[in-house]
Amino acid sequence: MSLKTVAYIGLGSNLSQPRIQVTNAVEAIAKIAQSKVISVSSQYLSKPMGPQDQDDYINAVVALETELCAIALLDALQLIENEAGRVRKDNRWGARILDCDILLFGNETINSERLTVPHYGMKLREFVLLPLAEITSDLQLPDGTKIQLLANQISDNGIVKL
Ligand code: ROI
Repeated sequence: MSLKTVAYIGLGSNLSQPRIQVTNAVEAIAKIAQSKVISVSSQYLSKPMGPQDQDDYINAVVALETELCAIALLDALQLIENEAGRVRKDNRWGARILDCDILLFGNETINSERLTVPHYGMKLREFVLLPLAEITSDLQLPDGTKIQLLANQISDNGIVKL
């Protein structure tokens, strides 16, 4: 039995029935090998960050206890995105069927070609911090910043907990 890590995964969708996309993604994540879902936040309806000529997003966060390494988890999540019908094109800030982002992987800091953990934008995104704060009470970033503090300070930007 290898070491267990708690990873936090941010989910986002604004295409093809986003609430269903996010629900299905949680079900798919629950089937990832050597891993167990510990908690799932509510779904949140959030204003798009980036170009405003796209639909609002559904966001949620999942806590996953896993024996996988971070890259193996990334592979599993990218498979789930692809199976949801995600097309990877040059739309970094555009609409998407499904995003499954590793926000945190235990207390690790990772800077590799494929993966940056903690997720580079998470401190500034209400649609990450609020669902994350909902399911964790005393979580900190590797640099010691408290998630609850960030969540209390961020502008809510009209986000609605569903
Ligand atoms: N905006 C919101 N509200 N939620 C997201 O998940 C999201 N994801 C993205 C961009 C395009 C940055 N905007 C988003 O990738």
